[in-house]
Amino acid sequence: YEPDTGPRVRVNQVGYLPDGPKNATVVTEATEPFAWSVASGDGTVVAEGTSTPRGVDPASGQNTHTIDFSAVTAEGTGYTLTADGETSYPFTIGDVYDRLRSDSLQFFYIQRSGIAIDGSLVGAEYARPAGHLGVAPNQGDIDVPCQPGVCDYRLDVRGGWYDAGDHGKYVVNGGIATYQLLSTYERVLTAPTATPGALDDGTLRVPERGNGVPDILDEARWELEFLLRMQVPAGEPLAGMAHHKIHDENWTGLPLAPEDDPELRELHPPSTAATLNLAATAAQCARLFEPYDQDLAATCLDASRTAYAAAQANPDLLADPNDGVGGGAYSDADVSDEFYWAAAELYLTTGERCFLNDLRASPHHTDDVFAPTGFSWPSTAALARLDLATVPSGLPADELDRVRQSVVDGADAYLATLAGEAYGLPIPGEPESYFWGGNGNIINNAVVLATAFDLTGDTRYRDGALQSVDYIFGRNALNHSYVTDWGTTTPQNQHSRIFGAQLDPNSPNPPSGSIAGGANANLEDPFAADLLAGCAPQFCYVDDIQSYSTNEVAINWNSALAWIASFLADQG
Ligand code: 9MR
Repeated sequence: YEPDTGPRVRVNQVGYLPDGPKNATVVTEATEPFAWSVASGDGTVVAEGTSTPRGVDPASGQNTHTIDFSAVTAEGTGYTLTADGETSYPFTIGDVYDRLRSDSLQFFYIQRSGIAIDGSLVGAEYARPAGHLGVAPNQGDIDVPCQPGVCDYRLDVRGGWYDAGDHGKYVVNGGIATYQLLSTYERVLTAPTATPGALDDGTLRVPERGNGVPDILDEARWELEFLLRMQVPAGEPLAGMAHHKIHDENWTGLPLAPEDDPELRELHPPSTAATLNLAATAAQCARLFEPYDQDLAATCLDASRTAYAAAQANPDLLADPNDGVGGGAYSDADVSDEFYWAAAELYLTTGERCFLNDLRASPHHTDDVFAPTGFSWPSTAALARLDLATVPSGLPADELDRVRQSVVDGADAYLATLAGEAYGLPIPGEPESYFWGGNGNIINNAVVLATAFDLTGDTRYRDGALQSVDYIFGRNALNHSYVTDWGTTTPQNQHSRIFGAQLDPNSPNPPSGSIAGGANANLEDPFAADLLAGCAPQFCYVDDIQSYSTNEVAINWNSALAWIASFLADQG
């Protein structure tokens, strides 16, 4: 299998900010430096220079050179970079990420369960009846039983977002996605370079638009109310814990519109991890909804406290790693980081001593929580640390300094990593860095860089965040942008039961702004395993609907994209 990788000169296909870094990678046989030139849209050469040989890149197996053309700052479209006899795809210099802020967030409305999707808001091709509201052939989600032996009650767990390409709804992954939407909003309230009002009411095409509440909060609320419904009711065994997940009894084929899913839906056992995800996000909900809806804020705080106490009483109820039929397992053998995260959010919301004591007692409070390959749904200590560093609180000054310095130290490590990568991304160039959903982790490292910039104003961190996303938008071994409709060659066939155009012309494409999971050297689906056997890490990706381990959509990857998109838009 030989993918079409287009010109050997690799750029960010979306483009570059006028005052941002501008880097490219050339795949070549050459070992000596060669000349490069940048031409503006009318063909005029506006800059020239010499490449930097980088040798063989372990992440791609390619011999590469890099080019830094940051000196080109004039806004324009149709720029090209020519080097080694090859010309790049065209790119823009300008405020290129402005629309990505809303585009990346729009994905969430289209993933909503339990509500009809309004085509007049997001395009007729995405219009569909409500999924999983108890209308045949659906068997959920308003009156859902537990798996046999797990509980005697049924719960109304309507709503929320479908997790990814399946129709499952998972509290663990819903948690990080909700956190990131709420954090995107909270950053706009607090960060020095954020654009005030950038996420106000009227900025998204959601049905709640115009209700006086910022649309991103409306979107997060859709999931928060689902997360609240997953809590075990008072009076039942394990009251206050959260069920780990709800999904189909069996895997379904694709495409399959949500309203056509005939499978039995079941609640899976409560878990400590899910309970702490609820505690953490409900605590965020309490402080961020306080100005808009005091009843919801109070409900959230109450649920958060109850969940936290239940998790403390049941600290090692781990989800079964083998519970993966009809839905993903989302199991996590270590929930100490989730305890740290929940304690931190409850402390930031309430200021109460008990939560401060708990977070201080966590080993994660003094750990380096910024691992080389980033944070994601099973490793949430970084979520706590980033919020402790940025959300106003009563933390003593020396402790706050230490917390903030840890973010800066994490960012320094990512800067060192990306400087060493031929494609300039902030993860180490080894197969272990390229795993299922790794695009989310790469962006989350950019989030740490962006936060270091917010904290220090040091533009090296801003530049690091900007350069990191070049990889996502096409500066990579495949010359492929990973965000639908954002670039010259972008994913159109992500694994999804809702977006099934590759298999059925009556089913839509993934919407603009949908990010794919990305290169996964472990090739964990049969299609990729067969097609891509032996791939160098960055080549372990295919834009085919069958490849769920490299090319799925998911709420936790789009939430990472939304966070960084909002940051990027503020820099334009
Ligand atoms: O994102 C998850 C990834 O970290 C795991 O390695 C993988 C296998 O367990 O599961 C991924 O999550 C999937 C979930 O299990 C089911 N819904 C789709 C998710 C995205 O692929």
